[in-house]
Amino acid sequence: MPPAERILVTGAAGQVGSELVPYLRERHGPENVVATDLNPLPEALARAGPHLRVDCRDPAAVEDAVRRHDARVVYHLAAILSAAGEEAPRRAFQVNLEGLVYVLDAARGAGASVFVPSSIAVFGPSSPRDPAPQEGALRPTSMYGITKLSGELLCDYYHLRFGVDVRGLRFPGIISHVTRPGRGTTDFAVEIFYGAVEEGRYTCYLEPDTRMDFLYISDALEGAVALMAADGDGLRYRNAYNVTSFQATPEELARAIRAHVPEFEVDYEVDPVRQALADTWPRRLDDGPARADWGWRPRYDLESVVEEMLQRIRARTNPEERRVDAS
Ligand code: NAD
Ligand code: AKB
Repeated sequence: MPPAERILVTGAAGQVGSELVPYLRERHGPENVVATDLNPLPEALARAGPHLRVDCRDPAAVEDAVRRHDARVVYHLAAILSAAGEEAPRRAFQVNLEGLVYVLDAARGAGASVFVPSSIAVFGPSSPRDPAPQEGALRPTSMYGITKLSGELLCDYYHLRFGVDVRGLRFPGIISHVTRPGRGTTDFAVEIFYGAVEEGRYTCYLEPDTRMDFLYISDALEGAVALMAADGDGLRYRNAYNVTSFQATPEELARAIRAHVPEFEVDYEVDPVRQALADTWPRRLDDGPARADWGWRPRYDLESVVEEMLQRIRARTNPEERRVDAS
C-alpha cells in the first residue's frame, strides 16, 4: 500500500472519474481524495468522501480547491469528448484547454503533480493507423483531438519551463460499467453490453467493420497510478504515453457477446459525424515505449472484458446475480 496522499480529482462524475475516485480512496483513505465536477456526483461517490462543485473554467475556483485541500496530486479528468466536441467546439476548447491551463497554474502554485489523460484522438488521417507510433504524424482534425494534442504540448511546456511534474496516457476507447460514457466516438463499445443484457439487441452508429482500439477501465486506472508512481527520470515521453489492450470492430464485439447471449441482435444506423471521427483514428496504438519505460502491461483482453462486462451489468439488473457478485 502506498503512503496516503492528498488527491484532487476533476471531472469525477464521468466515466473514468466515477471509478478512479473509489480506486484512489481505497488506497489513500476516503478523506484524502476530493471528488470535484461541474455536474452533480453520483450519490455513492458524494456519500463516501469529500466533494465539491468546481468548474475548471474558473481559475479562482480551481486554485482555491487545490490549495484548500492541500492536494499533492491532481487527476484532471474534466473534459468534453469527441462527439460532444463537434456539437460545441468552442466549449470543448474552453474546457479542454483553458481548464487545463488553470489546473496546471494551480498545481504549479501549490507544488502538486498532475495526471492528464490524453486520447487516441491526437492522431489524424495522415497518421499511420496500425499501429500508430508514439511519435510521428500528429495532425488531428477534430476539435477534441486538437485540444488533446495541444494539451499534451502544454503539459510538456509546464514541465520543462516551470518544473511541474505532469504526466499523461493516451487512452484508446475505455470500456467500463459504472457510469455511461460522455458522448464520445467509442461509446458503442460500452452501450452494446447494456443493449445485450437489457434488450437483447443494439443499434450501432458505426459501420460493422470499423476497427477501433480499446482498454478496460481496470487497466486504465492501474496504468494511470503506475505512471504517477514511476521514476520521473526514466520517462522519455511524459505527455503522453500510448497505451492499449485489444482491438475490435462492432461486428467482432457482437460475435464475442453472442458466445454468452446467443439471441443477441445488432443492426446499424450510421451516424456520419462519429463515423468520420472513427475513420481518422488509428486502429491500434503502439504501446512499446510505455512497456519499456515504466512496465505497462494490460491484464484484460476482448474475451475477459466481455465476460466481466456482462457479469457486472447483469448483476446490476438481476437480483439473483447481484447476490452472487457480492459474495
Ligand atoms: P466524461 O465525459 O465521462 O466525464 C467528463 C466529466 O467532466 C463529466 O463528469 C463532466 O461533468 C465534467 N466536466 C465537463 N465540463 C466541466 C467543467 N467545465 N468543469 C468541471 N468538470 C467538467 O469523460 P471520461 O470518459 O470520464 O474522460 C475522462 C478523461 O479521460 C478525459 O480527459 C478524456 O479526454 C480522457 N479519455 C477518455 C476516454 C474514454 O474512452 N472514456 C478515452 C481517451 C481519453
Ligand atoms: C471518445 O470517443 O471521444 C473518447 C476517446 C477515445 O477519447 N472515448
